[in-house]
Amino acid sequence: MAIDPTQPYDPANIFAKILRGEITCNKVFEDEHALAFHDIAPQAPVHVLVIPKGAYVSWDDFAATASDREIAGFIRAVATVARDLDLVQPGYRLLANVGANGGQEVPHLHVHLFGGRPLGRMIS
Ligand code: DGP
Repeated sequence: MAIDPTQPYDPANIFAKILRGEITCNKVFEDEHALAFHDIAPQAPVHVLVIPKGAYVSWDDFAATASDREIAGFIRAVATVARDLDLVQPGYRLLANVGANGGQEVPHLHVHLFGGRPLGRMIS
């Protein structure tokens, strides 16, 4: 079920549990700002989720309330994951679902990173 991104952060969400080490993940990258791991239900040959370490419900919450340092660190982490996975050439796609119309299901900001095949013009 899609979430309401205006609700307060819920520390019981599944990605918060992954960050706390209470649930395992297939990790591909971690630094002080971000954790990246393979999606449990991949929709492309490469489908990685990159999440900030801070408690942010959505892209909207993150952009409005995170510090410039956190935002810069997170964006750099996403780019580093793509580079480490050799996706820069021939390319990849980033996607952040927000709220009901966006189809966001987990109330902790996550950027989907898709690659490994031509992705067409849109994933809807
Ligand atoms: P979204 O619709 O943008 O909220 O996508 C949530 C994604 O999270 C979806 O592609 C499946 C993935 N996911 C949900 N639960 C887990 C989990 O426990 N582990 C991992 N690795 N991915 C999960």
